[in-house]
Amino acid sequence: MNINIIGVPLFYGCDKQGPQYAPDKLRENNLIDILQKHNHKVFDLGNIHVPSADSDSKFLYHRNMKYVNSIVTVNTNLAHLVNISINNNDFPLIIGGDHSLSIGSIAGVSKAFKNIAVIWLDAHADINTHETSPSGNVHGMPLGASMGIGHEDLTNLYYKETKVRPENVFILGARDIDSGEIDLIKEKNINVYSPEKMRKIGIENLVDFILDKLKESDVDAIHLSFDMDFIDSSYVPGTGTPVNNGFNVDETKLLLRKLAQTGMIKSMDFVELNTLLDENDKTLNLAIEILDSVFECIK
Ligand code: DIR
Ligand code: MN
Ligand code: MN
Ligand code: MN
Repeated sequence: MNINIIGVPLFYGCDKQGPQYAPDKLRENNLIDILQKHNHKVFDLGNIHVPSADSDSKFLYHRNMKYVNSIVTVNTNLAHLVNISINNNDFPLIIGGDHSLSIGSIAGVSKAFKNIAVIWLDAHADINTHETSPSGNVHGMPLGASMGIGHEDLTNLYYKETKVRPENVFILGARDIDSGEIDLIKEKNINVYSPEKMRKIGIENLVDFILDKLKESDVDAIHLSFDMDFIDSSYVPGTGTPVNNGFNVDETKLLLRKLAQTGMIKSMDFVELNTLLDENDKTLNLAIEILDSVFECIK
């Protein structure tokens, strides 16, 4: 597979310094050699430019979507680069940065396929809107925006249509969901699986079940979005919003590898690695270990 590495050094979406260093830190820790080892041809497309904005401009464009203007600019450029990558039959691996970059990556992927699915691995649901968000942080809104829920600055990004149908979205590992998000999940009937529920079903059974569902709905590609805080907080000090009661490293790898083995994953986000909060590169090394494991199964 031809892999296109796209770095997105964004932190405006989480309003916390740290994730902007992850793309270069991963490169310095041999990410490219590690992916090449699995017989991939790796093209490093560099980092998307993130215009600097000072904290005075945080609420300049909207009172409850911090730095929305900069986030939209970065994501529009990202969407186009991802779209070009897919149209070239390559696999874009989008490295964050915070999770707000998924608005752009999903927009770019969805424009290139007829009917995509999104599998979202995260302790959070990321379907807040400017009306429900308790933080005003846009990294809590990207999945909602991709389903057409929320502010038009986000839902109309790159092109004016819903990027992914709610029934094709599967949120896995969620265990810290805001009250407005709970209402939206009920209203839109969104598929959410807590770690507890996933363990009950069994990780491998769950992947088989999801794949059957997606085949029934004629999905032609799956976009995988991996937030580092999917993993239990005890293993990931280097992420901005760690949450306990998550999966251990082996369970995480099992799930990711099983998903990769379906052959349906055509693009991936890897986000919310915060190297400033990390302890002795523990989370950085784990990030490399996980990407190594996943890309062994991408063919
Ligand atoms: C929270 C945090 N639900 C918010 N979201 C995070 O600010 O909307 N997502 N950390 O990964
Ligand atoms: Mn997230
Ligand atoms: Mn999260
Ligand atoms: Mn939203």
